[in-house]
Amino acid sequence: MPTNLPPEAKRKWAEASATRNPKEKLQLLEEFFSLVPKHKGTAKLCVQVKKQMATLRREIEEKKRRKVGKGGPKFFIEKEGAAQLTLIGLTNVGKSSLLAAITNAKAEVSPSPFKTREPVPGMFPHKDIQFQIVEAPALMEGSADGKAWGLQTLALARNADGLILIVDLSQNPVDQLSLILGETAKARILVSKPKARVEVERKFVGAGLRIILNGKLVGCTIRDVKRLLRSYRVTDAVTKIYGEATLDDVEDAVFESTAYKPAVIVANKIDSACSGENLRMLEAYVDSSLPIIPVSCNSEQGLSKLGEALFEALDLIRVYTKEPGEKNFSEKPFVLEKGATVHDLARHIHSDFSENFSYARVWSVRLVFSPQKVGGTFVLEDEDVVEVHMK
Ligand SMILES: Nc1nc2c(ncn2[C@@H]2O[C@H](COP(=O)(O)OP(=O)(O)O)[C@@H](O)[C@H]2O)c(=O)[nH]1
Ligand SMILES: [Mg+2]
Repeated sequence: MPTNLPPEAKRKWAEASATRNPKEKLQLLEEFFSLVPKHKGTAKLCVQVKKQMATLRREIEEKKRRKVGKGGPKFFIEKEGAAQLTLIGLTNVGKSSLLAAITNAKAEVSPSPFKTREPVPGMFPHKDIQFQIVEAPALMEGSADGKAWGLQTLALARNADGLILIVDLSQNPVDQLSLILGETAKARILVSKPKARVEVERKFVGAGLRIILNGKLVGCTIRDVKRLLRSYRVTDAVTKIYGEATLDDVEDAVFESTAYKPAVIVANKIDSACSGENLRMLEAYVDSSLPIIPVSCNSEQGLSKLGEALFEALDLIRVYTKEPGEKNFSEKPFVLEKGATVHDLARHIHSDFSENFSYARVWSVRLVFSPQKVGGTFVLEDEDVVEVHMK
């Protein structure tokens, strides 16, 4: 249902989203909210905005409280490696143990609960790439409403490329998982692909509007989408559309998009009593909707399966490049999303590459003729070797 917002409301929204300062943002959102006509078409929006205002109020409070101590809570960890995965779960389930077992990080493993209060990152090597794993403070009932470090943990989850949901098999894993999924859902973070998904990623001024259609638009055109975005003063952004999306879905995303994060469940403490029974219970509950990796961080059993599971869940491919005339290809791959084209690769290498692209040659065992001469729209796969030729 269309929101039919008056232009002054849209303008106010644009001001609010351009502001980083939580206090100013809250003020502008309150003004925006008062400009929104209240009817059926705006009901969903109103709920969203109210939630956003509540989160901001809590963030402001938290900052005040933290002012006495050192720095503030870390809501963001700089990305490194092929992908960033936030490790979330209840307390004492083995988050620090997992981090210590698979990465170079010095995580503090402890039998006492709520030991980890700051996010701890570590690098996890898999094949010739590395994943960054970030241990987030423990989740609990009420995290999404701002309890303890909840907002911080959920912000870390929202910023990540994917999630590792960790449960403890010496306890009821279904209770743990449903608590995790309840809190993430409240924070508008989903771990299963919704039918339509729209992401609006703001870019630097001058970047312009780019629409990436990975699905299809229903009842509207790309021009309509651009017009809608501009009406909210969104002029520099990449908008990704997955599944079948309507103009309403796009408008929804302007406010706060529901984030979809691919996820893998790590079922820890497989060495403990009752773990077999608990694992079967978890498997029945999950019903193949997410991969489950049973492990023991203590004995390291099962940990070797985690890398591939993450790689699969994230839908990644590794592509190697070769200079024309050179024999060897690059040691380090470019990591791209499945479905990426030669053009996407070129853009990754250098922004000029895409503009001056002429053709490419691709080496792969899957090709009948290898190397094959291809154009920019050629879809790449894992382990392809690409030689880009410029005009
Ligand atoms: N039996 C068993 N205990 C584990 C395993 N992994 C971690 N633990 C124990 O669980 C407790 C909590 O571990 P920790 O990694 O600090 O959990 P966190 O609070 O989720 O970071 C510690 O006493 C660990 O020794 C495991 O695979 N098996
Ligand atoms: Mg910990």
